[in-house]
Amino acid sequence: MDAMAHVERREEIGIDEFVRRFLEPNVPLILAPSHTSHWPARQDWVTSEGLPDFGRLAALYGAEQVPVADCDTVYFSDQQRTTMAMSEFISQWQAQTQRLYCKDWHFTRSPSSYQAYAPVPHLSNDWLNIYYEDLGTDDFRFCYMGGHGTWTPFHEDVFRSYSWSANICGEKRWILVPPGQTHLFTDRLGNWVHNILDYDQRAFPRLGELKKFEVVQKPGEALFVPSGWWHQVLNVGHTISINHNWSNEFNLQRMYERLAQDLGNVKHALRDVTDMDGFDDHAQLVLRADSGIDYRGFFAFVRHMATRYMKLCAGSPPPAGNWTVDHVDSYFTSPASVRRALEKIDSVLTLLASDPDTPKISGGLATEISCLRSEIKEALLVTH
Ligand SMILES: O=C(O)CCC(=O)C(=O)O
Ligand SMILES: [Fe+2]
Repeated sequence: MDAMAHVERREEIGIDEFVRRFLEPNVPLILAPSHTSHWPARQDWVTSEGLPDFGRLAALYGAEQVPVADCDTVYFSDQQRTTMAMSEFISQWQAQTQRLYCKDWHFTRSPSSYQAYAPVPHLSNDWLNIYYEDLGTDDFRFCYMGGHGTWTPFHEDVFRSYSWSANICGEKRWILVPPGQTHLFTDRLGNWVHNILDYDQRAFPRLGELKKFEVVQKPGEALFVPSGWWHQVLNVGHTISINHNWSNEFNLQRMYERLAQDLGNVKHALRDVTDMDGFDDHAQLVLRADSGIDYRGFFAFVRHMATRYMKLCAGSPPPAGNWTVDHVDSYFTSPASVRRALEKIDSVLTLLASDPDTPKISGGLATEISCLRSEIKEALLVTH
C-alpha cells in the first residue's frame, strides 16, 4: 500500500496558529505567494513571463563562485559536485545540455549588498542562523537554481533542522516522509534509497509501504519542512528558490535525540577499541566529523541561546531591536514565548544531563549543564 497524504495550503494564518498546528506538532504547511510577493528577488530575478532573468542574475552575481551539482552523476549518497563562476553556470543552464543544479549556494555571503528577501514572520524564529551569525563562522541560508528536471536526492536535513523553501520562480515537486520509517528505505548494508521515484525493488522491498506526503510548490509559495522528515525534490521548469535550515525551541529535543543516536552509531563503529585511553573523547571527535557537531558543541549552542533569552527576561531589549538574522517576529520574543523557550531548553538540558555519555566527556560538561540549569531556573522565577 502506498499511503499518500496532503500538505495543507494557507493564504492567511496567524503566527500563534502556525505554532500550535504546524511548528510544534511538526507538520508541513504551504504558505501562499502573498507571503513573499514583496521580496525584491521576486521582481528582480524574474522576467514578466515568470522565467529567470538570466541577464540580471549575471549582472548581480556573475563573478561569484557557486557550488554546482551534476544531477545525473551519483556520488555516495549525493550527486557529483563542482564549483564554477555564476556566469559560467548561467551559460550552461541556458544551453541545457546537462542537468546542472546550483545548490546550497550561500548567497547572502555575496559581496553584493543587495537584500533579496526577508524571512516570512512565521518562519523567522531561526536559532541556527542567529547562533552562527553571532559566531561569524557559518550560515544555513541558501539559494537553489536549475532547469527542468534538476533534483535533490532523498535525505534528512543537517542536525535534524527544519527547512523552509520559497520559490522565486518555477515549481518544485516535493515528496515528504514523516519520521519513524527509516527501516522501510534502508537496505541490508545500511544505505538509504537515493531516488525514491526510481529504485531497485529487490534492495528496498518495503519502500511501497512508506506513508508519504506529496506536494507541488508553486511560484511564490513557501513550504515549511518539519524536523526529521526525509524528503526528495524535483524541479518542474526553470526554478529558483531561497531556503533556510533552521531550528528553535520546538525541535531542540529532536536535535538532541539525533545527536544521541549518531553517537550510538559512532560507538558501535568503534566498538573494537572501546578499551583505549580517551575512548569517549575520541568518539566525540568522530561525532563532530560525521555530524558537524558534538555534545559540547550542542551545549554551546543551547547555552548561547539560553543566555540571549535570559537577557530578555532581565528586561534588556532584543539586540538592535529585532533579535537579528533579518528580523525575528516579535511574537517569538514576547514574554510568553521567552518563558516557553527557556522551559523547553531546560527540559532538553535535563535529557542531556541524564545521558550516560555526558559525564564521560572530559572538561566538566556535566557541571556546566547544571550551572546553566540553575541560571535558567532563577531567570524563570523572576519572570514568574
Ligand atoms: O530544493 C531542493 O532541491 C532541495 C531543498 C531541500 O532539501 C531543503 O530545503 O531542505
Ligand atoms: Fe533538505
